[in-house]
Amino acid sequence: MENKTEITVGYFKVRIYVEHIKLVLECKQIPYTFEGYIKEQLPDGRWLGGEWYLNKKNSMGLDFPNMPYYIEKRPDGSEFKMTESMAIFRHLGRKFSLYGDGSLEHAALVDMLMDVALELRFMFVDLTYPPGFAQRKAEYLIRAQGKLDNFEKFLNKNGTKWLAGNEITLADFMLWPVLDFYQLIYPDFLTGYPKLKEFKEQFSAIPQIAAYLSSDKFSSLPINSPYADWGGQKV
Ligand SMILES: N[C@@H](CCC(=O)N[C@@H](CS)C(=O)NCC(=O)O)C(=O)O
Repeated sequence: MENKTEITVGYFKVRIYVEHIKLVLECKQIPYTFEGYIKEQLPDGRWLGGEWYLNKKNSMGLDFPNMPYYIEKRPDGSEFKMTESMAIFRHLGRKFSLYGDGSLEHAALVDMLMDVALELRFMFVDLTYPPGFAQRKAEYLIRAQGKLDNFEKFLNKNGTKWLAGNEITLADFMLWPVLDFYQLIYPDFLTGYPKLKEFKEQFSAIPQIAAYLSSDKFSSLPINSPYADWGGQKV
C-alpha cells in the first residue's frame, strides 16, 4: 500500500463553493476523493440536505460542521479535518506553493486579487439565487463589469501572464471559475476585455485543467443548489 496522505473533499454536487478547490487539486494532479451530496425535494416542494444532514454533518468530527469539508488522512491513519471554503483554498495554496514568491507583499497581493474575485462570486450568488433573476440580469452585468474593468487594467499595467505575476497563484484559481459562471449567463461577458479573455483561455488550456474540463468529473451546470432562480439545474 502506498504511504501517502489521502485527500477527501465533500460538497453538494454543484460548483459554486468548491470549484476553485477542485481546480487546484486537478492542476497539481493531487489524487482526491470527492464526496458529492444531493439535496432531496419533498412532495410539498421543500428541499432537504438529504444524506449530509441525516448522517454526516454532526458525526464526522468536524469542529465547525459545514460543506465544503476537507480531510487529509495521514499515512499513520490520523486525520486533519477542516471546513470553510476559503480557508481550505488558502491551505492548498500554502501546501502547493500557490501563494506567490514567498514575500509578505506578494502574498498580500494574491489575497487582494482573490478577495476581489470572491466579491464577484458573492455578487453572482445575489444575482442567481433569489427569485427575480431575469429582472436583475442587466443591472448585475453593469456591476460586474466595474470589477472586470479593474482586472483588465491591472493585467494591462503589469503585462504578466497570470494575475499576480508570471507564475500561477491562488488568485488565478479563484478568478477563473467565477468568470466561467458569469459567462454561462452572459456569453459575451469578456468581449471588450481582451486580457481577461486571454487569461481565461490560457487557464483552460493548462493540460491538467483541460483534461479535467473534458472529463466526467466536470460539468458546467449545476452551479447552484436546485432551488436557485438560475443555475440550479443541468440545462
Ligand atoms: N462560509 C462557508 C459557507 C458554507 C456554506 O454556506 N455551505 C452551504 C452550501 S454553499 C451548505 O449548505 N452547507 C451545509 C450546511 O450548512 O450544513 C464556506 O465558505 O465554506
